[in-house]
Parts: sequence; C-alpha cells; structure tokens
Amino acid sequence: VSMPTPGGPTTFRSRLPDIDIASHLPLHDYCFHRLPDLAAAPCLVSASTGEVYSYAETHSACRRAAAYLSSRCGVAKGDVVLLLLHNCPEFAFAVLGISMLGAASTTANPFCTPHEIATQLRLSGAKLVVTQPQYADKLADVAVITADELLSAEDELPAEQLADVGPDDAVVVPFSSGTTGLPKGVVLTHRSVVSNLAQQVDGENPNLHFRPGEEVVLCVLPLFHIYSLSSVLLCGLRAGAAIVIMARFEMERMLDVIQRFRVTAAAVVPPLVLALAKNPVVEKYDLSSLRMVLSGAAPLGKDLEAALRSRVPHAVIGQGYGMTEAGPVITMCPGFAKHPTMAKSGSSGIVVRNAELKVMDPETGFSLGRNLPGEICIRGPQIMKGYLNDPDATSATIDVEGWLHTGDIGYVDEDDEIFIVDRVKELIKFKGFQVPPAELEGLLLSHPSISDAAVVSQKDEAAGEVPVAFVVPSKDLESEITEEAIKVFIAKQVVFYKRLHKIYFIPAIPKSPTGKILRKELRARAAANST
Ligand code: 4UU
Repeated sequence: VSMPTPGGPTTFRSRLPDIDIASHLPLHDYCFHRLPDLAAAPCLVSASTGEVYSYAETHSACRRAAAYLSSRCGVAKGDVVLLLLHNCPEFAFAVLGISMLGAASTTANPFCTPHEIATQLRLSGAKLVVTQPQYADKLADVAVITADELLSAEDELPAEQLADVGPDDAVVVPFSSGTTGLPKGVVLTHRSVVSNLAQQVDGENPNLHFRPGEEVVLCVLPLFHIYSLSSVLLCGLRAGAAIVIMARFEMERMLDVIQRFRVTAAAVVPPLVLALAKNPVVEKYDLSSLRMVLSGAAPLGKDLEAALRSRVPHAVIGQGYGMTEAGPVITMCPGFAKHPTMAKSGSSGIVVRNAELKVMDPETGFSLGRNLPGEICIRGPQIMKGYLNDPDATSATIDVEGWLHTGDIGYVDEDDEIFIVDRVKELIKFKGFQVPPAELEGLLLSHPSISDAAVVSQKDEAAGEVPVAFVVPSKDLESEITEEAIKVFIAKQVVFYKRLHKIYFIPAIPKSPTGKILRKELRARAAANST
C-alpha cells in the first residue's frame, strides 16, 4: 500500500523534456512510419544467410504473414499466437503480422521443455504456434506452422482486412514471474509498447539515438525476451536502423558479424560484456565500427564496464534497466541520447521520458528523497495492462495510484541517475534469464523424498547468479536421496538456465510466523557455504 510522503510525494522524472507520443497508433503502423523515406534502406539482415530485407520488403513480408495467418490459420482479433523461435527475420514478420490482425504474440524460449511450453500454451490460451522444424516435436494438441510457411502467402493482407486495433488491445504477451510466484502472461498493449518505444527513440533528442538509414544494430540477444524485442527489433524498426539478426550467441561468430556488417550499436547482457572484455580472441577482430554498447537485464559491475571500455574505447558503454511488466524500459543511459550527457559508472541511467519514478521505503511505504535506497516504482502509459487472467497478481504489482512496484532496490542520485543495488523479489537471474524460485520449489515438492524446499540465488562470476536449493528430506526416505539425483530430477523438467547448481540439505526451511520462506537468511547461508 502506498502512503503519502511527509512533505509531499517525491517523484523523479527524466533529465530530458517530455515528448508527444503517437500512442493512438497500432504497433505496426507506428514501427513502419518511415516506410516512405526508407523503402529501399536495409531493415532486417540475416547474419546466417546474408539475406537482406529492405524496409519495403520487410513491410510486405509482414503483410503476407498476416494474410497467411488469417486465411490459412484463422487467426483473428483477440487471438494469441505462441512464437517458439530462435532469432530470425520471420520473428519480426510474425510479431508485426499478428499485430496487423489485432492478435497478440506470446513468446517462449525454444529450448524450453515440452512441459514448460504446454504450461504457457494453456495459460496464454494460444491457438497456434509458429516454430522452426527442430522444435516441432515439443508440441502436442495445438495447431503448428513453421516460420517458413508464413511467407508462403502470395498476396499481402488487403488493407480492408487490417483489423480495427485499439490502443488498449494486447499485442505482446511475454511471460514473467514478476515479484513473486510462477510465470504469468504480461499483457502489453499497443499503447504500452508504442509508448515505451517512443520513450526510447522518439523526439528531438531521443534517449536512445539510432540514426535512420545509418545505424547497424546487432540483434544477438533472444527476441523471445522483451529486452531484445523492444530495444533492438522494435526500436530499430521505428528509428529506421538496419537490424543484423543472429540465430544464437557464439563468440567468434558474433565478432565476425560485428566486423563484417560494421555494426554500430550492440545490445548485450553482462555475461556477454564479460566475454567481450576478457576473451583474447576479441583482439583478432576490428570492432572500430561500434559506437554504442547497451548492457541490461542484470547488473553490470564497474570493473567489468571499465574492462570493456579499454577494449572498445571509441564506444559509449551504458546500461538500460528494464522489467517485462514495465513495458520494459525504466531507465536508460543518457550517454546514448542524440545530445548525450554522461552517466557515472555503475549507473543504470535516467528514468525514461513521459514517466514518473519514485523510491519507496519498503518499511513505511513513504517515498524517499535522493541517495536513499528503496523499492523502485514506475508510473506511465508504458507499463503493462496487467497479468493475463490474474487480477490478484496484478493488484499486488500495480497499486491503486498506478505505480508498478519493481521489487528492485535502488536510489536516485543528485544528478537524477538511478543506481540499482539489490533485488527484494524472489526472482533469480541467470545470465539475465528469469529463474522463478516458486517453479523450482513446486517441482522439488513433487519429489516423494522431499518434504520441503526453498530455492534462492547464489552469486556466480560467469552467470551473475545461479539457483541453489535448500532441501528437507522426507524422514523415512532420508538415505535414498542424493544431491546428484535431485539435480537430474530438476534438469529433466526445465530449460537449461533453471537447473540447480547446488543442493543444501537442512532439517527445516526457516520461515516467518506467517509461513513465508526467509529467503534473505538462506541467501546468506548459501553465500557463506560457497566461499
Ligand atoms: C540491474 O530484464 C528485463 C529487461 C531488461 C531490459 C530491457 C530493455 C534492459 C534494457 C533494455 O533496454 O526484464 P525481466 O522482466 O526479464 O527482468 C527484470 C529484472 C529487473 O526487475 C531487475 O531485477 O531484471 C533486473 N534488471 C537489472 N538489474 C534488469 N535490468 C537491470 C540492470 N541492472 N540494468
């Protein structure tokens, strides 16, 4: 519950002035607004095939994908389609084609297990899956098409069949566990997505400045995660950049792609910064085209930032801080602006324009002034509409005044820069990927030899954090259970980044009088054990 601040509320805004946001536009119209000027300019580039789609060709492919999905698959306004794809140009055709039909895309990691995918299918109510052939056998009891089929329609969707899309209609429904519990569908509307893209790349002085017809943006992070989908693909389209799409991360391939395509802007995550900063192979490549490197999805240490700076001294290095539910970008490095201002090392940037940020004292609910750490809350037209079919989780996350509570602890300094210092929510991040403890705890409790369990994070040099479990064996079965057996039991049921790295056997899980797991205590125990 939010309470009034003594002396009035303390809210923080961007250093940059507010802008006009075309939030009445459907996402596809908003993204292709430069089409008349940039028709022949490169839009999507497949790094693996070398194929280049101009803006006109990309737009046409989206229209054909819409026609195929509508006429052959019966996709219509209000439907949800699950995309189970590694990065490829068809990812973009699907998202924007689905947008044209007034339907929504829900995205999943193609390395997910059949069970994880089935859960997302059920929760999202998706009626169709678009995938690549090698993932098709993970799917049952649902209509499936391959990405290639999307372009088999000969005609584009006729203009009169474009759906009548309203700003409050869902367009993307990524899954996130938020501050607590299991993964939930995050309903992002045309208004929220368009607003957040505008907050990044629109206006006289865009916070994230991609130069139309000139910028070459690296799309190596997976598009099924909102970071790459928003800040790389959709921002790139809106701004008129060329987007170089890599199917997956592979160090030398990526360096070669940066060199060959003269990549100017790269969006990365801290483990990738680590590779760029430390891997000697980097010296064999010419990275002089890079002028900006954006890191996000997990904290970037100052030392690592400095190490990368010495490798790419000509590039601005900075952070973006986002959360799926926030649309996703909350703060962005001002060094990426058209008229840049510098950000301090360790800063995650300034709050996006047309939004308000406050820092809430978790104990009192009061909002705090500068340099005092508390829970970061964000309000604006960009945040999610809510969790799909889950009003309780929604009201636990967005309060009655419209503030989205992030579960992150941070502060705002005297220059309006935001520093994220801790996370109070359950969520664990392995290389920036979400690992929801509640999901692993549910699986552990389904094991007959386990009577109670709790999953927390442990710091890790390469991954940032890894999930570890505290397990209470069932009394009678104590002798039968081993660390290795539990690890295998979990590994069989989850995508690779949710695998448990360590099991600690304990007699009881420490809990509060109300039955809540004392995660902080367990995190401290795990940290003590790991050293
Ligand atoms: C410390 O991680 C994301 C989205 C990230 C993003 C998106 C667009 C970054 C830059 C950009 O341009 O979303 P989720 O939902 O997977 O995870 C959200 C959580 C946050 O609440 C926070 O705990 O991930 C953590 N996080 C960060 N932590 C995200 N970015 C940062 C960061 N520093 N820069």
